[in-house]
Amino acid sequence: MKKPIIGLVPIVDPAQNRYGMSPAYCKALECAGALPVMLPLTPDAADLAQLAALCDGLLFTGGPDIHPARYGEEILPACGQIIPERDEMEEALFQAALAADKPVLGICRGIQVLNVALDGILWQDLPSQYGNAVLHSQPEPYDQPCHKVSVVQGTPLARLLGQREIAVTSRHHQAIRELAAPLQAMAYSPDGLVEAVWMPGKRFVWGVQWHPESVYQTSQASRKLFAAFVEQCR
Ligand SMILES: [Mn+2]
Repeated sequence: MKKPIIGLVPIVDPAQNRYGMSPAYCKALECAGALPVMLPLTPDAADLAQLAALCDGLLFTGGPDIHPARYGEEILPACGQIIPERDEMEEALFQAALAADKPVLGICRGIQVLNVALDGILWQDLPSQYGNAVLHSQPEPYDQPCHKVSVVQGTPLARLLGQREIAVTSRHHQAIRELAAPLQAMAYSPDGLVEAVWMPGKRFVWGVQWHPESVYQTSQASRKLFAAFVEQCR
């Protein structure tokens, strides 16, 4: 049987003039039975629609901060690195995925991409804007749980996991501030941040604020998440 092909948004390093991929995203997808393919960095909407058509699903990877202008705000001093070309690429790629109803999984920055593309708003910097009640930017090692999330009962995530609470990794200083209207929350951190979303009415548009790819070898919940995504891509 042919494996589903999952297109991944490249991780961009402007200082080194490189883009590439963290192997964990690929390994986690391969483990779930998919073929990962890294997409080129391009803001061209027509090219991205053609690339999306080649893929059975799309994974929006982690990365730096989205330009606050995309959600109508000025840049605050604590906002981090911004790569406008990647912002532009992901907006166009996500719209292409929605138009074709391709399964989408957003991880870390990826959940924020979904939220902003659908007219939601972000916290630009949790420590300075939201507080430090929960550590969301964990030190290494990145494969250890950082905080818990409570899973919202009745959501697809609750049905998938069969758990009310899971421990997750956390490497973000931004987060969803206002949830976009088309999205629904599936999990919250102990300090009340939305940590997982889905988009009703679509085949599979999910986002998680944590890093399931970092723990796919040890966390059954992470493997279930990738398996559910890949299953929808078949
Ligand atoms: Mn977190």
